[in-house]
Amino acid sequence: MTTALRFSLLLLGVSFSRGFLNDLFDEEEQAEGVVQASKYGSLWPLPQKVQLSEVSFKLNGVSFKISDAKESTAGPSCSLLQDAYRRYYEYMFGSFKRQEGRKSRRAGPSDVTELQVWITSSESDCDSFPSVASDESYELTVDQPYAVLKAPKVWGALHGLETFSQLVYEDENGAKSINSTTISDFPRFAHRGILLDSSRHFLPIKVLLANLETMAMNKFNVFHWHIVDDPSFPYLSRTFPQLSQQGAYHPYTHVYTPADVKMVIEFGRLRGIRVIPEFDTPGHTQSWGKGQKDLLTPCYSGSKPSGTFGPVNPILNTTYDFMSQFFKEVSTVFPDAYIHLGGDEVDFNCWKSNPDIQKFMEQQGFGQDFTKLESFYIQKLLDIVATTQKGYMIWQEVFDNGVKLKADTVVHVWMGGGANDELAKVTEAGYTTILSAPWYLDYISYAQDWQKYYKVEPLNFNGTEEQKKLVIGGEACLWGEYVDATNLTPRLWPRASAVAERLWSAKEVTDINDAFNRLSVHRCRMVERGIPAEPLFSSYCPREYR
Ligand code: CP6
Repeated sequence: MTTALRFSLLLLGVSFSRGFLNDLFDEEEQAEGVVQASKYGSLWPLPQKVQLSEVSFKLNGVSFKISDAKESTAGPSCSLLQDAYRRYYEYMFGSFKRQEGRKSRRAGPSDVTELQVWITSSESDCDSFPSVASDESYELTVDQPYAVLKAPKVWGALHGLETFSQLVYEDENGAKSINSTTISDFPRFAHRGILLDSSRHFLPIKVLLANLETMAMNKFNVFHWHIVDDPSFPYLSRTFPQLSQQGAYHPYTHVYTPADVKMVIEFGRLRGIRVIPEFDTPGHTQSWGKGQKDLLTPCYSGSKPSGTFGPVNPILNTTYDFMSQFFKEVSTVFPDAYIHLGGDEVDFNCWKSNPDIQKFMEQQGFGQDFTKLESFYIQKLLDIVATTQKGYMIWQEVFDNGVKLKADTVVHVWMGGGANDELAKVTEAGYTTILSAPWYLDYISYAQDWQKYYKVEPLNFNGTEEQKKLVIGGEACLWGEYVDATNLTPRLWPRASAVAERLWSAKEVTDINDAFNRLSVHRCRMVERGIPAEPLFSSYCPREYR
């Protein structure tokens, strides 16, 4: 079979049954990893319930409309939805309209002329921020002459628009088509995140927004913004401007102003994505020390200060005054109900070397157990942040050290080796948790490592049903040591898409060959939408990146 034929079949995917395909493609081709048509077309992540029929309709880009159903509780004044209609119209027909040499066709009787969007709940959530409790479900029926997208809230409608756009394909003549379809969909996990690190390298706003756009294509709903760390402090604080003046790579060009931050948050909100900032302390704070005198612990070499600094100094009142003011600001700048407070990888050597710290340890009866000192600090910080009415997330060490946590704390499991035991322990203690350990996408290797991410089952630990309910999701992490604007997008996508399906689709969705077939086309769709997502394997896209 020619490759061209194979690809036109691929685009037609949804209209072929499995039996027909098995006749067309032999085993040998499958073994080579050739992209075949999935019976689910190019849906990614796969919806919970899909009924596809072979009946196909045409879509006419000139007359097709996305409109508010007249019963909808969100009307023309809901700019979140109106913006989304424009965006998805552009995805579906933008390149079509620009194509030359195609005669515009008048609407025919076999056309789907309209997608009606019907928000059913009395509160559409149009002007709210998404949360961990947001209803993201939707129901989609594609029929003639209307397709109907029903969702309790705008968040489900956004996902449904993405799904609708994924059902559209081109027939052999290049005409936009869609098959009669019924979909009922909702996420398996409520927290589906991507961590980006803007400290190791500054990530321009354009890159952050492009990433949010791609997250929406994959139904991710949390941007975990690891905004500052040891190497640089790009967050421009209104209360402590010297933090970025001294701590950023450059005080004007490599900072996020309040207006930048606002833009990222609103861009995310319009796509149903929460922005959770991480201000990681007491470790990973070298850059903080440049603009905030006495914040970090002076390390000693023998009896003299060595001139280097360690983690945040936990024994000074000024430290807690600073943290109070700083997190008061952060809690107003970021609207999400949660802040990530870090607490990972605290190096005790500097604390050990400092005579004032040693004295304090003695007074407190901590002996030589520096995890107790770490917990002393974190406990005070958590109490400070709790007064801002925010919930918090923390890396697993904070839980491991026995810190007393608020009941709604999210414990972030990141350490490989024993992650299942950790999930069991954290949920046994009654805390909600998210998983990142298997999803460190900054690690790269030859061949198709997306399959490794795909095969992870987050609930494969020993625990009761009650415990498993406490796993609210996971995050793919792209730490920034080797990543900046030049390589972020292709390093993250479509590898993170594997995580997206694991966190959205039903537990039983594990067919790796079917995943390969759908993901290959999904990746080409991202490329067509201007996202330089890397290939899975030898293949081509109908419209290559340019
Ligand atoms: N930075 C911060 C990092 C890491 C962590 N925290 C990290 C640790 C180990 C690996 C990758 C990243 N770079 N602040 C741990 C959560 Cl393998």
